[in-house]
Amino acid sequence: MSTDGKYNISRRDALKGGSALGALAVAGGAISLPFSTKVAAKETPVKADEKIVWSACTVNCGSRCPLRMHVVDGEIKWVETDNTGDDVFNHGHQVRACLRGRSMRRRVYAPDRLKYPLKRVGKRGEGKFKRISWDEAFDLIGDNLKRIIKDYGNDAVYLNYGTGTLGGTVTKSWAPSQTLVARLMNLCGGYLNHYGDYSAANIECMSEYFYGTWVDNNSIDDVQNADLCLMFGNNPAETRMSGGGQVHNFVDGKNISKTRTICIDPRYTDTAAGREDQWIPIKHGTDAALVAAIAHVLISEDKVDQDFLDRYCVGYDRSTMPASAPKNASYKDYILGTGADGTPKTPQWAQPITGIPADVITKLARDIGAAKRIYITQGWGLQRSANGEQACKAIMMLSLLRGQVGLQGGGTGAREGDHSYPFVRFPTLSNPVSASIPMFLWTDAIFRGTDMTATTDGVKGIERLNNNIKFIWNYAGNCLINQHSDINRTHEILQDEKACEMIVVIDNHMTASAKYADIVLPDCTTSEQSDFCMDGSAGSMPYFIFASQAIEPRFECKPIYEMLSGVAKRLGVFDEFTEGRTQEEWLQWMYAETVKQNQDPDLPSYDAMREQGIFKKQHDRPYVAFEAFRRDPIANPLPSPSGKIEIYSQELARIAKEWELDEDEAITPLPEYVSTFNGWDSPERKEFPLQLTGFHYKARAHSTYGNVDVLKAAAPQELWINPIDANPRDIANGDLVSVRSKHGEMNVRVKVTPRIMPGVTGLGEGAWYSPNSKGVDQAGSINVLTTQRPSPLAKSNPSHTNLVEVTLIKKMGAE
Ligand SMILES: Nc1nc2c(c(=O)[nH]1)N[C@H]1C(S)=C(S)[C@@H](COP(=O)(O)OP(=O)(O)OC[C@H]3O[C@@H](n4cnc5c(=O)[nH]c(N)nc54)[C@H](O)[C@@H]3O)O[C@H]1N2
Ligand SMILES: Nc1nc2c(c(=O)[nH]1)N[C@H]1C(S)=C(S)[C@@H](COP(=O)(O)OP(=O)(O)OC[C@H]3O[C@@H](n4cnc5c(=O)[nH]c(N)nc54)[C@H](O)[C@@H]3O)O[C@H]1N2
Ligand code: SF4
Ligand SMILES: [Mo]
Repeated sequence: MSTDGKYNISRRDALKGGSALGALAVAGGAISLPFSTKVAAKETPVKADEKIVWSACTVNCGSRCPLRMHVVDGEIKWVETDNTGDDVFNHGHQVRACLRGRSMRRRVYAPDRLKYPLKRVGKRGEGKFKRISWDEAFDLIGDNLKRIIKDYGNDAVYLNYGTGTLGGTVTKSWAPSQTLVARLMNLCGGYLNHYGDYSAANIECMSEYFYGTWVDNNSIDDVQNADLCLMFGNNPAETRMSGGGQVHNFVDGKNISKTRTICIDPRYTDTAAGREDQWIPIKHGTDAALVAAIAHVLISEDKVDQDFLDRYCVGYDRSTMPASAPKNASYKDYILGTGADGTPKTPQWAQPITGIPADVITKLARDIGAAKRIYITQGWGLQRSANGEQACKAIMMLSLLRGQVGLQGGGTGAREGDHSYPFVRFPTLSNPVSASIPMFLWTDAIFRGTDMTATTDGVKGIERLNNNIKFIWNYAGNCLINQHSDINRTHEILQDEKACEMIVVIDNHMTASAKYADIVLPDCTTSEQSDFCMDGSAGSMPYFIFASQAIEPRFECKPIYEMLSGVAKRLGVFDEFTEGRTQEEWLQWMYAETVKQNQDPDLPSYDAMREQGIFKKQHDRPYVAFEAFRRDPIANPLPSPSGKIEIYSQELARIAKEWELDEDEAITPLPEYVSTFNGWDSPERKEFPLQLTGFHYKARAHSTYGNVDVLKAAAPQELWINPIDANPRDIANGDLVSVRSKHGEMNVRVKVTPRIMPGVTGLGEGAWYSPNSKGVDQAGSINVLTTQRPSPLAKSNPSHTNLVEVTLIKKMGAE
């Protein structure tokens, strides 16, 4: 029922104002087995004065891992991970931390740790600060908040996106509405909301018009029940790295069934890496064309599940089209060329668009047509693009054409789901302000907020914004500069101190974003406080972790709860904010509520939970999404307008007519291939001939862990380029190159490799922005090259749709 730990259903519910309690784990007919975590035998510390404390890694990498801190003389000496359970697939296996979590000690003790509250003295971005006391910091924040709320209104206060400690409960940094910052602001009249997120805004938005809800998928261990597995731009070996995560389940499931696996990605990923049966390289942004051609073969060769399409869907062919739709506007018309564009979407048509030979497409379609159970999954990279809404919906069409939804071994074609464990969260109260912007447009809302409306910029909850953003809370996020697109544009916008008047950054390190703060507050790491941690992608074994305080707060760092209590005092809401509880007492409260709600005899006492560190719940079979709908679509309709899956959406047809769009943007009621800005066929390719797609890299969780030396050495920052593109540019492996786009420039080393298709380059996102005096980034920080132009429907970040040119700077590499 969930996807990313961040993307479980409780998260989606919470976005829609649901309760603090997560969704029940038993939806979709899965049965929770009584399963006791095998608690490890008490270890004998090596040294008499050594303590072993359960902690956790709570970053946003899609997983969540327990860490066992070995503490001597108040200092973490080394880090281990889960030692409960064993290696048996789907039987309480160990949740093992990856290379990043195991280097947590280096993050806690990094030289760039924030030590004291700071006030900016230079220009924003210069990184010049002076040390101030906590009292001064609280006064400055309190006074400015009061002034800005009085002069402009609560909707001038914005909580920026930040996922650095997404996996915590007290410390939870995302969704903004679930953070303690939201609790504080809600007690003072509220703040400007945002919707969507940098991860998956396009698929989330499109899902609403397709199924009427977030489209979940079967858990990845269901590959054991499938006879074909298709992975579209999905790379769990890098994006779900922990032992609790999907890559473990995928490998084990595939070992059982030997399911034929096809990876479709411009890059030969670590997930493919010998586990795949076929790699089909594809140009970025063209999956919808590939799918249309597959559909053409399936329809022509009579391989579609007509009964399923008739009973569960709207708009496949003319028989299920809504009355309001124009003639010949069904999906089948679009594919066969009997619709408006008159083009049959044959494999020959798709070949020049996708870069995939027509006979490879035909063979792929026949494999799909011959398989009974097909597990199709997609990552989010392909929808983090200029036409991402279309691409993700197109891929999900394949599961519909073959009638796979709600079946074991089948699924929806969305990102893999998980079972989850319900846990009661810190109550964050509700926001009296209803106005909401697409999260990607916050930079625009600083200087043209009052021009932003529902039809021009996707504003919700109000027709037009009343205020520009004047105050930003930036908690555990690096989107103030590093992770937001077009760093140079953001820099310009933030330079005007009369536009956004105050920026508060709460972080552990002097990040690129912290350098743009007016006030910096030094936060405790997970090792320096206690919290419950959860929401890792867990397949059929959800779990949660009791992370106990391992060491004293370093320097003058304070936990978020304490620092916001300090601000609450200045704002006159201290008693309401704390309800008289300490952080430890809130943990006890949340756990007691969880025990009360779940009535689960396996849950240990609070003290026993702290001792055992991790609680696991093993389910007896892989999660199946939309099982009840499949069983009986009349009794269990979808929340879409028709109660069915809307291949043709009347709502999208209306939006396409009413919204103001540019010429190179399209919103269509069907999942169609459309050409886009910065696309493979853009006229701008004359100047910038190569596509550049980012990817989420094992060296970091976004920018977090980006300052750890051993990780940088193990997984260096490098631009992937095919020898066919490198040779004419006289570029060899290891050389230093310049990468330029319309928006900026960087210098970075290259990896010349056939693991990326010709015409496309690739770069791990999240490197720490390090400009030289001319503003040329020296670290390979991809957002100096990306655009702030949003996707047409979701108004979200097209991070992976870029055009660049690469030129040699210096020969450095060995051939
Ligand atoms: N070009 C490009 N840009 C992208 C993406 C892409 O694919 N390409 N991906 C996008 C996606 S999917 C996402 S989710 C975003 C992620 O963007 P962010 O949510 O900004 O993620 P991070 O860069 O990890 O930043 C997290 C911050 O939290 C801090 N932090 C970590 N632990 C703690 C803690 O305990 N307390 C506090 N106070 N701070 C802490 C870290 O130091 C770091 O500064 O980036 C987006 N940006
Ligand atoms: N190690 C690590 N793990 C992470 C993160 C991290 O920063 N580091 N971030 C986490 C977060 S917040 C998120 S949102 C997820 C992100 O997870 P994803 O969005 O799935 O990850 P990406 O690496 O952006 O994209 C996945 C793959 O899509 C491919 N791709 C790009 N464009 C296209 C296309 O047009 N078509 C096809 N078929 N493939 C394409 C890329 O080459 C890449 O291999 O990962 C999570 N896991
Ligand atoms: S970075 Fe992710 S996979 Fe690695 S230890 Fe942390 S939570 Fe686990
Ligand atoms: Mo993300």
